Amino acid sequence: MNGLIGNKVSITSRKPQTTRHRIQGICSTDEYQIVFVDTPGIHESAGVAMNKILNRTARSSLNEVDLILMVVDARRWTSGDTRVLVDAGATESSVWLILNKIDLLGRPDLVLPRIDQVRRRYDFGEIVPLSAKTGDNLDHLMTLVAGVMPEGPSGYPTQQVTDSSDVFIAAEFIREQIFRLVGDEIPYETAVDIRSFSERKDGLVSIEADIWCENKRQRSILIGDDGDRLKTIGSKAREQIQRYLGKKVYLEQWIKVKKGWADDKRMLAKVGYSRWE
Ligand SMILES: Nc1nc2c(ncn2[C@@H]2O[C@H](COP(=O)(O)OP(=O)(O)OP(=O)(O)O)[C@@H](O)[C@H]2O)c(=O)[nH]1
Ligand SMILES: [Mg+2]
Repeated sequence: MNGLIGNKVSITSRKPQTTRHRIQGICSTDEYQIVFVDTPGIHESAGVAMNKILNRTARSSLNEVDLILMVVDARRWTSGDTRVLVDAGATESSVWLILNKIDLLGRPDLVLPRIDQVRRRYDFGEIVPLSAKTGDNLDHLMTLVAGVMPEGPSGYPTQQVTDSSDVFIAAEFIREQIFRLVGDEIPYETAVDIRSFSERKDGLVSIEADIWCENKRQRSILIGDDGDRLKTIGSKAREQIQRYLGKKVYLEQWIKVKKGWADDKRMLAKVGYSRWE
C-alpha cells in the first residue's frame, strides 16, 4: 500500500502481525482518488484478546471495500493464504491476487508458471506479479485498479495521504522500530502509547511516548546496554516521524511494565485497540 500511494503510512517489518490496525492510504491524482485499506493478517491462533481483535479488524475490512487485493509471497502459497482466501472469497467483492516479492523469485521466467499454479485456487479477477520493494509493476497494478473503481465524489482533500492522526502515526513509527530492532527477542507484547504530542511555537513537535511491555526482562532488552537500544529505537523513529510530518521532532520515551497487558482489555483500549468487545 505504501508503494502504491507513494507515501509511508503503514509500518512494515519481517515479523508477522506487524500491522495491527485498519490503515487507510489515500492516493489522489488529477483523474481519481483511490483509498486503500491495509489490514492485519488473519491468524488461526486467536488465543489472546489481541489476536481476536486483529482477526476481527481484518475480516470487517473485507466487507467494506470495492475490491480486495490479496497479497501473497510469490515464492510460496501457505495454509494461512488458504484461510484468508476463504474469507475474501465469501464476500461480494472481486478478489485479485498480488504475487509480491518477485525480486526474490530469482529468475523472471518463473513468474508465468507461478501465475498458472495459483490460478487454480480461485477465480481471481486479476493476478498481478510485482515487487513492493523495487516498485516493479506497481504502476501496472495502479492502472488496473483505477480502471475498475466505481465513480463517486472524492472524500478527502488531495494532499491528504491517510485518515490516521499524526499521534497514531508517531506511535506506529516507534512500534515499527521496536519490531525491527528487538522483534526476535520480544515477540508481541509491546505497545506504544503517546502520552503527549504538542507543537511548540518555533514549529518543533515534542512527543512523549510510553512503551509498554510484559516484564522486567523485556524492559532491559528494550533499553539495551547503557540504553543504547532505546536510543536507536528513538532516533530511527524520530527520523521517520520527521519525514512524515515535515517538521523537526523531539522524542522522549519511557518503558512501562505491565504483566498480561495483551490480554487486558482496558489496556488494549488505551493503546488503540478499541474494537475489543
Ligand atoms: N524482497 C522483498 N521484500 C519485501 C517485499 N515486500 C515486502 N517485503 C518485506 O517483507 C516483510 C514483510 O512485509 P510487511 O509489509 O510487513 O508484510 P505484511 O504482509 O503487511 O505483514 P503483517 O503486517 O505482519 O501482517 C518486510 O520485511 C518487507 O520489507 C518485496 O517486494 N520484496
Ligand atoms: Mg502489514
